[in-house]
Amino acid sequence: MIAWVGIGANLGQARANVLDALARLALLPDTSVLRASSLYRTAPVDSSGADYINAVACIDTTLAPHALLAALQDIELAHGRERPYRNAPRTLDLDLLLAGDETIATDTLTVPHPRMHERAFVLAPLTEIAPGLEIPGRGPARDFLPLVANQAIARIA
Ligand code: A4P
Ligand code: MG
Repeated sequence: MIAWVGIGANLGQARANVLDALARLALLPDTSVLRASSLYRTAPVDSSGADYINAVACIDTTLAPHALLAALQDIELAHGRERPYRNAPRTLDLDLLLAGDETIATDTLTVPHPRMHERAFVLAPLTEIAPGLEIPGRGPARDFLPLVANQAIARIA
């Protein structure tokens, strides 16, 4: 399965945490990182605290979607992620954006990620590495970029 993972951090060494997350994704069983976006500095959206560092990775994995989600949460925990409240500042957040062309709606996993098309911090890195990508059920990811043009974002590396 080809999967797309959104990476974000705005506490602690945010840039180092995002880079370490990319390294840890490559170490998951039967998984390889096919592409990684640049890093982006982004203003918090529905969240508070410092600017975020965001990136998106494309991985090839034999893990099933729920197993992949659990693996992503293990990486968050390795970075001391705490969840005091929804959208709290975080040392590391990993979201499963897309899992092939699957649509999943369970208590613990919704794919495509339900808010990904409303967020420049997802759409900009995603379309950087996959300009023609379709969000199942919604259409081309790049079609949503004009709708988030008001969200501050800058490519940093
Ligand atoms: N969950 C369901 N579907 C998914 C999925 N596709 N990927 C469940 C990941 N998790 C999924 O997530 C809460 C629960 O969502 C999980 O237990 C999982 O079973 P969480 O990571 O514990 O909580 P959260 O991140 O605070 O909430 P959520 O809903 O993931 O928030 P978002 O929508 O991810 O937004 N602004 C900037 N600039 N950059 C950011 O990276 N991130 C957020 C988080 C808000 N504002 C931001 C950024
Ligand atoms: Mg999350």
